[in-house]
Parts: sequence; structure tokens; C-alpha cells
Amino acid sequence: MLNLIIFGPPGAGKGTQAQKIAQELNLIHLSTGALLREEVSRQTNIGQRVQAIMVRGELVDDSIVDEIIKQKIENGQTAGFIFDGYPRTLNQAKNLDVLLAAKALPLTLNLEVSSDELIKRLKLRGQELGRSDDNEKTINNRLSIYQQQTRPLLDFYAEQKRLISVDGQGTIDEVYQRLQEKIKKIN
Ligand code: B4P
Repeated sequence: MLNLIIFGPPGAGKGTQAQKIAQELNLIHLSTGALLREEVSRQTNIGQRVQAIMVRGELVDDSIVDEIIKQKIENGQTAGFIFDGYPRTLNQAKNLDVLLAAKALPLTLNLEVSSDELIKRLKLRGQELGRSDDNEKTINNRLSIYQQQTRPLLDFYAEQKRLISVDGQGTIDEVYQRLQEKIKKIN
């Protein structure tokens, strides 16, 4: 079994690259952002609780995302998972290791992209898709929350030699090719 985490700040290309990797390696792609947006659009109990938090660009409670991921892992018959947007806190990272301990601990693929490029991509997506969290104020909030709460996970994975970093700038295909080269060495 191969379990991967695609990691990086908002706008780094996690969702974009995770889809391609999942298709090629036949992995289940789990995006907590997409799963939460689905809860919001269906106006479930969870959706109603997280809607305002997501619009502000803040992190949803660990307990909510941990439970969503737990259920997906338990129900998924697969060669492996690619986690996209999860984990985002140290508690989430530890929870994921517990859930996967009996299977295979995940390796982390980290996309490195400059702040200027991140802001450019997210603003463009805001104009094209109208996502409520892709406006200037929320983008800045998401980037600073990433620095404070999510980026420290890089040390957690590096210390355990489970971190692979890749240049996330360039075209989508160029980045994908860099990721493929790294993944070939794991397999
Ligand atoms: P996400 O959906 O994960 O939002 P994201 O960080 O912006 O990543 P996304 O995958 O969508 O964008 P990507 O970088 O691929 O989370 C949204 C919200 O949900 C969070 O703010 C939070 O509130 C909540 N949430 C989710 N998970 C959570 C968790 N675990 N704990 C707590 N809360 C959680 O792409 C961005 C854009 O760049 C796209 O338009 C893409 O087309 C473009 N792009 C990609 N690669 C490119 C390239 N190489 N060149 C040019 N453009 C590129």
C-alpha cells in the first residue's frame, strides 16, 4: 500500500496535482477542502457549522476533519490514498499516523511556491470560479494561518525522513513531471 500527502500553502497546486497522481497510481484522492465544500453545499449539520469558518479562511476544528478522514479510510478498499489539504495541524498529522499505522505511514510531497505566485493563482481562481474564500482579504488570512499552524508540519515529517520537497512553480505539467520522478524512486 502507498499513502501520500500532497502538502503546501493555499494555491500551491495540491488539488491540481493530487488528481493527476491519484489517476496514475490508482489511489483514492481525499481532499478535505472539497469534502467540506460538499457539506456546505448540501447544508448538512457539518456544513452549517463550518461555512462561516471557511469563508473567513480559518481552519475547521480538528475533530470534524479527523472524523471525515477516519470514515473515508475505513470505507476505502484501495491500493492507497493521496491526502490533499489534510493534515493541516500537528494534531491532524498525529491522528493520520494512528489511522494508517496498521497499513502504511504516509510520505509527504511538499510543493514549494513563492507568496507572490500563490496570491496570483488564488486571485485568478477567484475571478474564474468565484470561490468565496479566494478574495484578497481571505487569501492573506489563509496564507498567514498556513505559516502559523500548517508549515510547522514540515519539521515533523522531515525529522522522520518522510518529506520530499519539489519546486511547485512552472506549468502544471512541469510540476507533475518533477513529482513523478520523486514518486518513481519511492515505488
Ligand atoms: P482547500 O480546498 O484545501 O484549499 P487550497 O489550500 O486553496 O487548495 P486547493 O487544492 O484548492 O488549491 P490548489 O493549490 O490546487 O481548503 C479550503 C478551506 O477548507 C480551508 O481554508 C479551510 O477552511 C478548510 N479546510 C480544508 N482542509 C482542512 C483541514 N484539514 N483542517 C481544517 N480546515 C480545513 O490550486 C490553486 C489554484 O492554482 C487553482 O486555480 C489551480 O488551477 C492553480 N494552479 C495549480 N497549479 C498551477 C500551476 N503550476 N501554475 C499555475 N496555476 C496553477
